[in-house]
Amino acid sequence: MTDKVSHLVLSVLPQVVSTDGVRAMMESALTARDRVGVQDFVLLENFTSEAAFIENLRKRFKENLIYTYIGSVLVSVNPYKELEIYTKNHMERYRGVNFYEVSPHIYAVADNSYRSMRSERKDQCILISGESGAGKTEASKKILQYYAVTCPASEQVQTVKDRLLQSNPVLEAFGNAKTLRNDNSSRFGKYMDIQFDFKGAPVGGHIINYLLEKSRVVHQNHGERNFHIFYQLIEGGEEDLLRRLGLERNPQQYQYLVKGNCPKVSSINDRSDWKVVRKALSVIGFNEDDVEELLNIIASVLHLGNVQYGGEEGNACITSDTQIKYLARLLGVNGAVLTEALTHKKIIAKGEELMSPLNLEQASSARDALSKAVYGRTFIILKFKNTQQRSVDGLLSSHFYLCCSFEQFCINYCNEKLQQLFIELTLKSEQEEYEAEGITWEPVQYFNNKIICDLVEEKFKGIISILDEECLRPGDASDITFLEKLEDIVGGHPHFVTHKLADAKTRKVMGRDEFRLQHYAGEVNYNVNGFLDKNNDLLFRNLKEVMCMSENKILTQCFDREELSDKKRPDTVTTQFKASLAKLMEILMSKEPSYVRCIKPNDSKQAGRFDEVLIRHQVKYLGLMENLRVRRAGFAYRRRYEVFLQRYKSLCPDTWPNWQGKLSEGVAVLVKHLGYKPEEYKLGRSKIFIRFPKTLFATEDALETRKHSLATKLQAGWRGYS
Ligand code: AOV
Repeated sequence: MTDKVSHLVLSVLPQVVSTDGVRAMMESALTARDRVGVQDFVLLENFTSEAAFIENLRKRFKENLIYTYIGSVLVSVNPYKELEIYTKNHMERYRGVNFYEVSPHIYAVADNSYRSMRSERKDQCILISGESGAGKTEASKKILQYYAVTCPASEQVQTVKDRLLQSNPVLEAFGNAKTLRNDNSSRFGKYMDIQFDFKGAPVGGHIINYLLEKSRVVHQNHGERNFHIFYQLIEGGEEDLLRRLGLERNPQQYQYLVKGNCPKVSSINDRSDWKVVRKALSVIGFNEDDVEELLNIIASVLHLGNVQYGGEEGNACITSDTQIKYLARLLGVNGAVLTEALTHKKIIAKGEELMSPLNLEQASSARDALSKAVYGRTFIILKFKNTQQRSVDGLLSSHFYLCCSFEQFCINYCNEKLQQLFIELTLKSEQEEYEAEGITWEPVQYFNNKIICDLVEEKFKGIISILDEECLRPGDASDITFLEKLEDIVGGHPHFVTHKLADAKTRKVMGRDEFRLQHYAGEVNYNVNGFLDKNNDLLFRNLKEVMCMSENKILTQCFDREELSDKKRPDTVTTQFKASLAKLMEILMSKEPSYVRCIKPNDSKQAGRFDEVLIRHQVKYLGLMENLRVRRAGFAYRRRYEVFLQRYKSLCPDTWPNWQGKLSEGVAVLVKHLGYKPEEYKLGRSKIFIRFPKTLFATEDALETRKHSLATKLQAGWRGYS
C-alpha cells in the first residue's frame, strides 16, 4: 500500500452523515430505551452496576438485538437462531456509514475497520473473543462475507475472496471437533490476515493457526469426538478412495475414534460436509496430488491408532503388520524401519548409536506422539497462503477455557495477555482522543493484570520457567515434583494457590494434584497431570528420522531434516508459545484494534434462553465492566460537532434552521441555550464530550417534545420558529 500513496489520497472517503441514521440510532438508543435498552452501554445511567449491564443485555436479547456497543467495542450475544440481519441489504446499509449512525452490527465493525484502513492508512485488526460456542467463528465468517460482498472486485480478487471464504470449511474440518459445549468447537487459535490493495480490494491473505489441541487426535473425553475430518472421510469418502486408503466405513473400527463413544452427532452431516471440504480444498489451491497426500496422512493417523503392541519381558513388539503395511505405503516410508522406530529408542552413547527397546507403555506413547506430531504439523501447513501485499487486516479469535489441562493453561495465558493488551489499548485510544481534542486527560484506576502475566511468564520465577526447568531436569522430575516446585517458588503469590496452601474452604474444591490461578476472569484450577509430557512434546529422534525420509510431500514440509542435525534440545511447547505470543502482541500493538466480545447465552444451545448466571460470568471474564469503566471514566458520550448540531439545532433559535458560523461556536451557543452546566460537558477540537447520559437524555426528551409541538403547530398552519 505504501508505494501507491497517490491513489490512496483519492480513496479517502468523505464522512457521510445521514440524519436518518442518526435518528434511527437515537430512537433505538434513547426514546425506546425502556423497552430495548440502550445500544451503547456508555449510556447506562448506572454504569458501574453489573446488574444494570446484564439487564440491558437481557432487554436487547429479548428483542433479538444481539449487538450492543461499549464505545467502539461490539458485544455480541449468540442468538442460536438465524436472524434476518445478514442480507445484502444490511451490508449496503452499513457500507460507508459512520459507526454511530446505524444500530450496532458486526458489519459496522467490519466497515469501520476497513474505512480506517483506507482513509487513515493504518493497519487494522479485529479481535474476536469469547468462550467456546459464543459465536467467534460465526462472527469472523460474517466479517469475511461482508468484505467479499462489499469490497471492489476483479477476477483476481474473486479468487482471493473465494479462497478466504473457503479456507474456513477446511480449517474447521481439521481443527474443529464436537465437544460437550459446542458441536463445532474450534480447537485452535487462529489469526487471519487479509491484504488489500490500494483500491481496497482484497488481494491476499494468510491464516496462522496456533496451539491446536493435539491431544484430541489420540484421546477424547466421553461425549466428545476427534477432529471432524476423520469422520467426514470415513462417512463421505468414495468407495475406491477408502479401499486405496485401507479404511472401513465404520468409525468404531478405529481406536482413535472410539474414546468419546460418540461417532454420530445429530447436528452434523459428515457425509455432506465431506463434499464441501473436498471442494474447498481445491478452491484454496490443493491440486489432486496434494489432496491425495493429505488424505494419506489422515488415513495413516487412523492406522497408527490401530497399531497394537504385545511382547514379552516388557519389550514392546507390534502384534500385527497389517497397519504397518498401510502406513509404509501411505506415508512412503520403509515398513521395517518404521516398525523399529515404533518399538525402539535411539540412544547415542560414547559416540555410538544404540537401539534400546521400549516397554509397552513407552511404545504406545511414542506411537501417540507420532500421530500427534504428524497431524499437528500437517494442520500448521494447512493454511490458505497467498501473500502478495502488506497485511492490513487481521481477525483473531481466542478462547477462554475454564477447564483445567495443559492446553487450557496455555490458552488462558494467551487470554490474559490479550486482556492486558485490550485494557492498554483502550486506555491509550481514549487518551489519544482526549489529546487530539485538546481535553485534559484524567488518569483512570483499573485492574492491571500484569501481575498474573508475570506469574506465568516471568523469567526464572514464572510458572513457565519452573515447568521448563522440571522438563529439563534429569532423574525423578514428574508432574508432582513440578507442583512442589511451584509451591516453593510461587507459593506466596496472591494469585496462586494449591491444595496444600489453600484454606479449608478452597481445599474442598481442589484436588491434591491441582494448582489454582486467580485469573482476571476468575479462578481456574489446573490439574498438573501430563504437564511435563505435553510441554516436552517429545518425539523420539528415530521417529523423526523416519518421517524425514517420507516420500509424502506434505510430510517432507512438516519434518525438516535440519531438525535432526540440530543437536540442541528443541524449545518446549510453552516456551515456543510464549515466543509466538510475544510476536503476536507485537503485531497487534502495531495495528489499530477493534474488538468483538462474544457471549454465550446458555449452555443448551437454545434460542431465546438467557441464563443470567452464565452470562454474568462471561461479562466478568471478558472484562466488560472494566472496559466500560475505562470508557466512561471521563465522558459518556462524544459526537462530532456537525452531527450534534444537525440533530439538535432546532432546539435553539440561534442555530435554527442553519448555523452559519464555526461549528464549535454553534454547539457552544446551542448547549448554553439548553442550560448545560460547565461540569457536564467539554468542547474539543472537533467534538463535544458529554459527561453524563442524563444530560443527553434530557436534550433528547426536549427534542421529542419539540417534535410533538411542532407537529401540532404545523397542523394549525404555523410557519416560523418558537
Ligand atoms: P465459537 O467459535 O465461539 O466456539 P461458533 O461461532 O462456532 O462459536 O458458534 C457456535 C454456534 O452458535 C454456531 O454453530 C451457530 O449455530 C450459532 N451461532 C453463533 N453465532 C450466531 C449468529 N450470529 N447467528 C446465528 N447463530 C449463531 V469454539 O470454535 O467452540 O470457541 O471453539
